[in-house]
Amino acid sequence: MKEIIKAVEKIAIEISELLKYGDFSYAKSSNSTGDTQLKLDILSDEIIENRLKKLSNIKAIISEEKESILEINSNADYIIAYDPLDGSSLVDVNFAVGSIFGIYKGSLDARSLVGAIYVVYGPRLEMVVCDDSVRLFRLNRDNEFKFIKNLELKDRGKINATGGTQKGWSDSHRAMIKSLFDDGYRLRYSGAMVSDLHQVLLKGGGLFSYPATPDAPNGKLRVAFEVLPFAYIYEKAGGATTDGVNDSLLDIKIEKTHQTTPCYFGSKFEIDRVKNG
Ligand code: AFP
Repeated sequence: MKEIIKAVEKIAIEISELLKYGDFSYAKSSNSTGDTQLKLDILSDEIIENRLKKLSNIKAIISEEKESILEINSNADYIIAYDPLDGSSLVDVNFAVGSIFGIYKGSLDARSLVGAIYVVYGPRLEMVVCDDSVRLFRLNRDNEFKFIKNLELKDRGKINATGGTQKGWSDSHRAMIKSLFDDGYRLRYSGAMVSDLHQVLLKGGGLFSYPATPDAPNGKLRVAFEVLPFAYIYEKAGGATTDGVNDSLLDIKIEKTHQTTPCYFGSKFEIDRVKNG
């Protein structure tokens, strides 16, 4: 695990440099989910692949930008599923974006997650590492990640980060979102999952939702690379998650590498509200 964290630190610094000075135009290709790829998506994926390939404890890697699993060491333990550059369509407007890593031991299964890490490329470079606890690190002037604090969600927050095409929301979803606003919750939504979930986590709680809609019947966010790593982090931070059906997002079975799901992450109070309508 330590080796993986060190590799992610190096990856974060490299991608951060790429974001500052790299070309943010589109490539001619698209990824498995059909998203048009930016050159930055492809280069970030290469940076991560090259770093992770050097580790002897990595069995395989799975990237949002790759069609299939890349086997590395058949006898090793860890499978890393990652989104190299989440929110990349916001790089042109200079919003904070991120990288997400799910660390699975043995098999690509939610209950095999042993850790998750995400990086936020904002005005500062931050990294949240979760194994048994959830810890925030920040890059200092000497290019070292320094521990800042442990992160915990309160039982109830104030933020309502609502995704998905609103005209496609179900009546029950619309009513639940409205009831939170009626209770004084504030809208915070940038369109980059990493930044939006980072905000809810650092401000102590609230709700991030991306429901099923007719234009995205299984939601938009990808289970293996985005949803499960964040579900792991939120639940370890004392929060809760659901897909609207299961008690926890960690109950979802991964059937396809690029599978998506509706998802809700938050403090316990807001997730109870989602579950109870
Ligand atoms: P991009 O990586 O294409 O910018 O997509 C970002 C993302 O996967 C996730 O980070 C956001 O939460 C979500 O899409 C935003 O989707 P909407 O634009 O439909 O709100």
